[in-house]
Amino acid sequence: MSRVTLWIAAAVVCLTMTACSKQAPIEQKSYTFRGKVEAVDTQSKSLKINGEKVEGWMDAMTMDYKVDDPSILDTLKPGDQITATVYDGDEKLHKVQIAGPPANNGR
Ligand SMILES: [Cu+2]
Repeated sequence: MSRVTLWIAAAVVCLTMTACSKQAPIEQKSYTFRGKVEAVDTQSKSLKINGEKVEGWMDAMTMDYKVDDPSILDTLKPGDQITATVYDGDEKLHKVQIAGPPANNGR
């Protein structure tokens, strides 16, 4: 009986410690960014984008953005509409994707 109680107590302590040591990951706030490619700069691995306002992240403006994966630059050209994921305190564009024209899906 006492052995079982001890074992349970030990198990509970163990679980508690595991829970404590497991730091909750800091959830970085993310936003969806939309814009039009104005220029592709493969030298500096950046895109000049006329971006829509992203509430809480960036006003509507045209500026240069770094990208998380420079290989995307080869697939982009001026005039392309793109979407990307952006994060608080980070001006880099993540998961850049070419967005089709708004209304008519490429037709
Ligand atoms: Cu800006």
